[in-house]
Amino acid sequence: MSTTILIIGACGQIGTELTQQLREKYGKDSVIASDVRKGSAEFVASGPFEVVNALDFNQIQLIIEKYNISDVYLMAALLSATAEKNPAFAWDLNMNSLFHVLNLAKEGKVKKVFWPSSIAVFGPTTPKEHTPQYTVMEPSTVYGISKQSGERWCEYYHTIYGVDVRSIRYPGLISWSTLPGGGTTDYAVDIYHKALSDKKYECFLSEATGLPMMYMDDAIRATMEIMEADSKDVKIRSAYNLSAMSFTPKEIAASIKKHIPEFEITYAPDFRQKIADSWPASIDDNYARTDWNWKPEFDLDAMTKIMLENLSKQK
Ligand code: AKB
Repeated sequence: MSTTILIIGACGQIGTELTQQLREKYGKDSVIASDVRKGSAEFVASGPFEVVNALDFNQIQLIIEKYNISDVYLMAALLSATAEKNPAFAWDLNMNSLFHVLNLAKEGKVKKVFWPSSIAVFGPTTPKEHTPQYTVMEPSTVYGISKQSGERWCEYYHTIYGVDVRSIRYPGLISWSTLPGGGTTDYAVDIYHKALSDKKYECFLSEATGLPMMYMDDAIRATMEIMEADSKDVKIRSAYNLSAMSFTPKEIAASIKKHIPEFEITYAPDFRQKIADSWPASIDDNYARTDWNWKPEFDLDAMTKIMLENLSKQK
């Protein structure tokens, strides 16, 4: 059977770039982008696009049948900061969209599912440095609770019903071409935009808040690699720890200053500080490296160079 892909939540930070990369690999007509609202004219013109509400089982089923979909990437979610402001909707969206897709896979309507988890599955009682794959997990955010529960359901559907579901615990993701929406790690994207436009940035996290982060190209490659891996090599069916770099606001500011010496950062921590404080500072991703050969390519300084070069072309 050939690969025909449906991306739910294709207009978001990861979805936009994932759509592009998957289209390059599988051909534009084999990758159906969908979101709850129509994307930009440019995005909609770049290949097949459908308006799909991730909470509507029938709508998802219809599109899967219409295009004979084999693989679903379910990227629709409310992220950590937004979810704290709307817990009931966050729980509804993050959990029920997953159940819809897992149930369609259980019925044999799709072959493979990708669902993103997050470092938010960890909590304040988790070891902070080199957080292991298997450890204490007591998430204290709505988003983290939904991702932790989602992981348990993914593993359950795989073990009990044989569903081929694959997942990664994304760290904070940084890209010059798409903006994040409502996460605690969003500062690491905003800071590059403000460094170029204002030469200064007020950070909503304190200077020593270390968090795991990743350049988007690495994240997209990891997503495609885990989906292409032989099923027997994907031994973890909850979600894999994944790591590339870790830094604090002070360290990213120092990296930017190498290119923009006059750049200044100030700190005004808000409610997101508590969320960040509950998350790991660095991640041990040995299982992903061993099972499906994961290896990151970008560190902080390499990412800073690419971010500033590309963003300054956009200004
Ligand atoms: C967020 O900050 O909520 C996300 C995440 C780490 O999953 N970027």
